[in-house]
Amino acid sequence: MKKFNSLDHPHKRLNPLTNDWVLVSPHRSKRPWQGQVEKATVDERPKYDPSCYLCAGNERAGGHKNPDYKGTFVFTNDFSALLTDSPEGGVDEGSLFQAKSETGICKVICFSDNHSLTIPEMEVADIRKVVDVWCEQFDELGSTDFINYVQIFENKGSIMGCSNPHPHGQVWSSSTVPVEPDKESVTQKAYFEKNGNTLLGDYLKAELEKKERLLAENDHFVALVPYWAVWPFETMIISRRAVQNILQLTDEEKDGLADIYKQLTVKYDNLFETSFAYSAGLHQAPTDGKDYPEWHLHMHFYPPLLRSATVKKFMVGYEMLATPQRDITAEQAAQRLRDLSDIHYKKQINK
Ligand code: H2U
Ligand code: ZN
Repeated sequence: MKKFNSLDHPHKRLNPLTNDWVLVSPHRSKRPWQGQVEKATVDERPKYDPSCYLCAGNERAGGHKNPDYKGTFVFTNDFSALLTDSPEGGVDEGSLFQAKSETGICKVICFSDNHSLTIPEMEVADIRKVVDVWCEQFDELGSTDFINYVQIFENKGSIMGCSNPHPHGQVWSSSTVPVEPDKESVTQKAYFEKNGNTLLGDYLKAELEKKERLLAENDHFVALVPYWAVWPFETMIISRRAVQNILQLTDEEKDGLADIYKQLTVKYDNLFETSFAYSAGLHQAPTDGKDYPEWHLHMHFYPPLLRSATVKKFMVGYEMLATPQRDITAEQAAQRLRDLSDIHYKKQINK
């Protein structure tokens, strides 16, 4: 009988935050690729683009004019997916036809007035200002009566559906806890009740000992490829100290979050020497006024690129119908990211 080895043999891994499984097929990494090859996009942009709806002084699609802002700028999404004034109600026609009215507030956050930048190209001190805006928004929206969850996120790159290269993110806040954080609420609570520690606190401790999936660290945060990663270069940023939300971070920890956000995204850009696309976001405790000692602040990064600046992973076929699957293991992905320079490729000399 052959002995199981996770480097060679197909296996399933459990995501303890969602209770979902991912199929890992490491033996397939050597398979030849004859699929789609897209053209790399040259990414040189001006500091100001007169046609950009996020640049200072410009008119947005909704007709509002942006102020002549410097640094960060927040506005209510002109095409908000959630509205404050949806009437209460829904559909309740037995178990097959259920609907519930949902209210919320959606905002857009410009990270910088400089149209040409992205997070990995920004200074840590300027990213810290983005963290401060996240805190302000989390505080303001979270303390709004009917808001019980605040989702802060960033879509980067047109392949992730990002509509505009101007550095920006979004906040969608809602009266109910959305699906993904809700799953994590259940699992983290069950773990905390059983073990007396946060799930991610114990997970991080184990990862710091194993050292197989780490890619960047500072005094307050660690970036790693989770054991259960689905996307080829999926990562997480986890706070060393278990805090329920960003408002509980100290000033130094907020600097640490800005620093690790940059460290990780510089490595991402360096991987294929391209502006690396992803959807990323913070997961935090609900904002319904209750205490959630089981909740451990973290940030997920879901990037689609697989083997070059143009070849991306698609969630198709078996993944849509059965379970997500990956070839390159989480350990191999972590090793590749870890080995990359901490200096952005555009700033490396001799380039
Ligand atoms: P992305 O982060 O995925 O690019 O989305 C940008 C958001 O900006 C999107 O939700 C909003 C869109 O509704 N938007 C405005 O609020 N005003 C505009 O003038 C254009 C885009
Ligand atoms: Zn712009």
